[in-house]
Parts: sequence; C-alpha cells; structure tokens
Amino acid sequence: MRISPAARRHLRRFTPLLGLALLVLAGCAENYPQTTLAPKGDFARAVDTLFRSTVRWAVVVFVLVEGALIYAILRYRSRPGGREASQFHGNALLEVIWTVIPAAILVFIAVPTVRTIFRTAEAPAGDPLVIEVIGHQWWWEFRYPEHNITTASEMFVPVGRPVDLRMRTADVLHSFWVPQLAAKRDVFYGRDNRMWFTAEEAGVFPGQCAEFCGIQHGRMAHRVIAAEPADFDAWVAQMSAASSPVPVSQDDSLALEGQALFASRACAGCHALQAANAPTGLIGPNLANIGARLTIAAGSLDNTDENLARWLRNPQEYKQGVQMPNLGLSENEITALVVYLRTQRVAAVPPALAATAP
Ligand code: HEC
Ligand SMILES: [Cu+2]
Repeated sequence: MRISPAARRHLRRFTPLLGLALLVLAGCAENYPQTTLAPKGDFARAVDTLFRSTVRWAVVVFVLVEGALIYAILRYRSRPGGREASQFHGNALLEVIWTVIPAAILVFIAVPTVRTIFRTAEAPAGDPLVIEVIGHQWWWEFRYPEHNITTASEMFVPVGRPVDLRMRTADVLHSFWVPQLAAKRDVFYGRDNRMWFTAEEAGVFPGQCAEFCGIQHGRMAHRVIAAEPADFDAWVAQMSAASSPVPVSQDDSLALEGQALFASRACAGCHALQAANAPTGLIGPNLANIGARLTIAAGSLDNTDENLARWLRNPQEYKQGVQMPNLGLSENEITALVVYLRTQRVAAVPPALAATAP
C-alpha cells in the first residue's frame, strides 16, 4: 500500500497523541482500581469470567465474518470483462445455515449467562455476615445487626466470609456498586433488595453510586475495606466498645471547646458519635470514627484537617445542595471542631491496607 506524503504527515502528527492516550490508559489501570477487569470478589469474578467468554465468542465471530467479507471483496471484486455475480436469493439451504449458526452461538452465550445470573442470585452457604445498606442523598450507611454497630461510607468486611447485604434507601433510588467485588444493585424505597459477595483478598476497594440520585450523585462514593478475619474481628471489637463518644482529655482546651460546640451547634441533631447502638433515622452520617476515616464527604475528599475545615466552613461550597447547611461557624469554632472530630478515633483501617488505599 502506498501512503501519500500528506497522509504520512497527518499520521506523524497523531503518533504522539496516540502514545499519550496509551500512557493515560495505562495510568488508569495502575492507580484507579474502580474497574470490573480486576475482580477481587467471587461475584465480580463470575461476571468477569462470563464477560471474557462472551468476548472470546465475539472475537471468533468477528474474525470469521470479517475474514469472509474481506475474502469475498478481494476474490470476487468486479474486473473488466468479468461476469455478473451469481444470485442466491431464496436459497433455502443457505438461509437455514446462517440461521442455525448464530442461534448456536447465542446458546453458547446464553447458557453461561443464565447460569451466572442464578448462581450470583443464590444465598451463599455457610454463615454469611449480614450488613444493612441504606442509601441516602448522598452517602451510604452501613449497619451490622449481628454486632449492633453503624458506619458511614466505609464498609468493613472479612476476607473469605460471604456478606449478605440487605439493601434499601432512605429517600430516592441509588445503586450500590463496588466493581472489584460485585455487580450493581439498585435500592428502592420500602423494599429490601439483597446481594451477596465474598471478598477474596484484603484491600481497599472503591465504589460509586451507580444510579442517578440528584445533584450530588457524582460525589456519592464509598469504600469497602476487606480485612483479614483477625483485623476484622479487632475492628468489630473496637467499634462495639464505642457506645458513647470518645472522651476528651481535660487538658485539651480546644478539643473541649469543639465538644461543646458539637452539642450546641446542632451537629448532634444530625450526627451520632457512637458506633454501637447508634440511633437510626438521622439525617447525617455516623461520625463515631470520623477521626480515623480515610475520607469525608461520602468518599470524595481525603480526611485531612484542611478538608474537614473546608467542609465545616461551608459544606454547600464543595457539595452544593447537600443536606448539611452552612452553619456560619467562625474560624476559631472550625479549628476547635476539627481538633474535636480528630479525637473521635475508634478503629483505624489496618496501616498496611490504608497504605494501598486508592
Ligand atoms: C441538618 C443536618 C446536619 C447538621 C446540623 C450538621 N450536619 Fe454534618 N452532615 C450532614 C449530612 C447530610 C452530611 C453528609 C453529606 C454528604 O456527604 O452528602 C454531613 C456530613 C458531615 C461530615 C462529613 C462526614 C462524612 O461521612 O463524610 C462532617 C465531618 C460533618 N458533617 C460534621 C458536622 C458538624 C461538626 C456539624 C455541626 C457544626 C454538622 N455536621 C452539622 C448533615 C448535618
Ligand atoms: Cu447516586
């Protein structure tokens, strides 16, 4: 094939762009594990296996069909003095062949698909850990009825033990999705939905609400922290012991001031500060472990002092429309509240996992 000089110049201009695009794509794979292509849970793995087998069939079909097409184009193209092409319209044998072959291929795709649907919709054997998942505009609440503990935006699960999610919403439709662990599951008002998965290895897995639920749907993220069973048990023990806010040292005047502000500035009306036996039906996320959480603002900001202060200065500025009003706090009040919130450390993510957190 001959390429004209103009076309060649054109191609050359695109080569760096292509290289850049490849680099960007490679970066995605490394640093942004919110992907379905690297499953770390049984449910996600079943879906991934199905996806790969379907793609394999699709590749076979593509190569055969395109191959036949290209062969026909080259072999039977019109030549000077060539005869008119043979006509096959209404050939019964051909019609049967090209109906039966695609039907057979569809069977090869349909059988594993239906099998996977049934398998992943089946309650797992053994002793699953029940977790209640409650969608809110715009954050997720997680309750562990077995241990009577509550968290927000960070769900701890033990590696190797199936979890049994009982899912609903406090307001509108949301969809719970952690691509590396399981498929999406929508939550409905007044109805429990279920989903099961087992984390296969320890890690911090990011998730994202996958059903448009209002203006801040895009900032409704969460993490699933899959911990080794011993670390999970330690987390449960620490959270279960937190049936009241972490006491503040009497020498820490700033923290004491923050504690008083938390009670007097309406915070306590929307936020619980206890992980165990926490009240239900509050508007805001449970803040029992806010001092040690990885993120704030529903998984969308790192949990640093600067970000906490920025949030308290005016939550509406970062997350417009959020159910937390601008409380008009002074800078001194914000400083005191940040110091106080930082004392509310109940159970940290194991450092080895936190280090790998996306
Ligand atoms: C009217 C209810 C309401 C009041 C009052 C309120 N908040 Fe909130 N707060 C919320 C809601 C709702 C969110 C979750 C926002 C989101 O991410 O969508 C939130 C989020 C937060 C967060 C981030 C937590 C997380 O899980 O991401 C912190 C920290 C916080 N509030 C602290 C405070 C403090 C301190 C006060 C008092 C000065 C306060 N809030 C008053 C409703 C409230
Ligand atoms: Cu959403």
